[in-house]
Amino acid sequence: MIIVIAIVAMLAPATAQAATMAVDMKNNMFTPQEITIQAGDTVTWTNQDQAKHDVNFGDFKSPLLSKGETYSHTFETAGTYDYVCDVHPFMKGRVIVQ
Ligand SMILES: [Cu+2]
Repeated sequence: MIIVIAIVAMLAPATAQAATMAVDMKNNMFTPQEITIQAGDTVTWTNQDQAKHDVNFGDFKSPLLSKGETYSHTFETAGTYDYVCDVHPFMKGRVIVQ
C-alpha cells in the first residue's frame, strides 16, 4: 500500500500539468487565433460552422471537419506552429509551444 501511494505521488505532478486547450472554428475564423501552451499540452479544435474546415500544419493535418466535429493534437516539442484551413486559406492560426 505504501509503495502504491509512493508511485502515484511520483506520477501525479507530470500528469497534472498537461492541459487541453480549446480552439473554435467559427465564422470562418480560428478563435483564439493564437494560443500559447506548454509542451505536452493538447489542443482540440471544434468546428462550430456549417462550412467544413480543417487544420493543416503542413507536417500533419486534420480531416475535413463538419459542424460539431473535433480534432485534437498533442504538442510535445517547443516551437511556433502556424496552420491554415485548406478550404479557406485566409483562415490562419498559430500555436506557440513553450
Ligand atoms: Cu475553413
